[in-house]
Amino acid sequence: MFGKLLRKKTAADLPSYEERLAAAKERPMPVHIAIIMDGNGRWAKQRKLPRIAGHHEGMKTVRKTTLFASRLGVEVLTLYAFSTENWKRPKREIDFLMKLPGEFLSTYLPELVENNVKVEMIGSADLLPVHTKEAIERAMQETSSNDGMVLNFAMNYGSRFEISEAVKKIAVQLQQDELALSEITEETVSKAMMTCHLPDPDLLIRTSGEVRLSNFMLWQLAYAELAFTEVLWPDFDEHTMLTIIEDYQKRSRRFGSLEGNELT
Ligand code: V0D
Repeated sequence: MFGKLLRKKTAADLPSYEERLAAAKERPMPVHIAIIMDGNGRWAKQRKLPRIAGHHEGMKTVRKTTLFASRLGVEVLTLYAFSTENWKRPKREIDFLMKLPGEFLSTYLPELVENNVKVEMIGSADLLPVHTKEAIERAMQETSSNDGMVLNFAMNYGSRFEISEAVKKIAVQLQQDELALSEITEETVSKAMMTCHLPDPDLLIRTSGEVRLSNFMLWQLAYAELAFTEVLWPDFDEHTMLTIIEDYQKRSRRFGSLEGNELT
């Protein structure tokens, strides 16, 4: 009877990765996970490699994370691939980054299709190079009939810009008498955002130790659980992700009966 109390915990007592994964799958999964994929430059620097090598490795992590999230039954995965602030980077780095969607899709599109993943995008495509736009356009077309996980890339995205555009859209509807003042509610604002067809994220993950939102989905993240990890994006893997999901499941269970709004 006291065996449990007296015996020191050994490695053999700890649940294995497979056991933890099975247990996590029995609990409520975040429906929508959003990720700020930070630390690619630092990963490269640690290895005395050019920054672009970190971005390229980060692209492989996008593939692994997509397949893992899809297997977990996550419905939407939003990845912050390029922010409106990223235009301040050196031109050669931007040119390299803009080739990644094309390379990603020529390498992994068949696999995305096999896994029933649907590629979507938020942000403004206008400033992107034509070859980048074409790559994303083709990926969205070729996966448009898939009804599995939505892989949503935030490209040339900024949250305050998105909110300003939503305000403009609503102002026009008001001016043209398509909408009454009393009809401007949280719901109509949500419907005016680029994410109008998606549920709000339940979980935000930011890698590489920075603890900021950096103008990412400010409206949509109002009730999300926030997870920050020191792990650099190219080193992010299913073990890191599982630990974060376990933590999410512990936290959201405490608020489970309060419908996400712990203040009411
Ligand atoms: C670099 C880490 C995949 C973050 C991941 C142009 C920075 C790798 C895409 C991608 C980037 C985007 C759209 C699409 C297919 C793939 C990507 C960018 C950067 C910005 F339809 N990785 N990736 N796009 N990095």
